[in-house]
Amino acid sequence: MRFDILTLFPNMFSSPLGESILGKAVEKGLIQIQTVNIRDFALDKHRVVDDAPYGGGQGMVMKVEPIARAIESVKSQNRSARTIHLTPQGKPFHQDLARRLSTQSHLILLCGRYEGVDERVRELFIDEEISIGDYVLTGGELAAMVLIDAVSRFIPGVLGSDRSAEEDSFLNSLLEYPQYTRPVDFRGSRVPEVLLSGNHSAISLWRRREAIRRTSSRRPDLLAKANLTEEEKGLLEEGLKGKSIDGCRWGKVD
Ligand code: 4FV
Repeated sequence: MRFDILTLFPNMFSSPLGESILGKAVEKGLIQIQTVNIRDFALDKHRVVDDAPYGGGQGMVMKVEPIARAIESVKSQNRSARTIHLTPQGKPFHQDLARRLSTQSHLILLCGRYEGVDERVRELFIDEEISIGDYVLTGGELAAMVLIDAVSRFIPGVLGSDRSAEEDSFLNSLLEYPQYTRPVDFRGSRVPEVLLSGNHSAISLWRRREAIRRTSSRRPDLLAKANLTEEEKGLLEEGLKGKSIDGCRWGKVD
């Protein structure tokens, strides 16, 4: 999968995308990441990429021409590339959207700066607008890195042979269950016995119920989309009455 990143700060991407899992994925050729400096497409002698907003107001706006030339230069190599603009005005980014984007072969990611980009960029060049959250960043670069990380995890081989992003939390609309590793006892806090039992059906039942319990207390909004069994719905009702059921602290806020 190929990512072309249109940005005024290409150096921001070297280390975050050069380390660890993503770095190895690039080495293995599973993903290709190319930065494109928008300022290289500002043809005036001062290479101006921003200007004052028409109608007045604070801050500056990114000019349409350099962005248009930058997008067309990448699209001239591959017309089918899909162009995404990272902006707080975009649709919320989530695991399912990451999985959908991972089916694309080539994404162009536009990173805005200042107050944003000229509206004609959206009208003429953008296929999709995505927001990583309801807060304002100084630029779209960090959002582009978040998207590349989450999408790349779905590319076969990126997470290593035995691991696939398909099992991850959120896809079944449940938060992850608690994880433990050695030591069994840390300052009197012990790993739950069931996890030491070797009884795999009991372990997966415990994990399922802990995931449901944790989701119900931290992200009840997700539960609506989680396909719970009637029995689990019943337990949750009971639990919400604060009774602990088979060792699971249902309903209690942790
Ligand atoms: C953002 C977000 C974000 C807004 C103005 C860049 C900044 C500046 N991008 N999700 N939240 N972008 O805050 O994607 O141009």
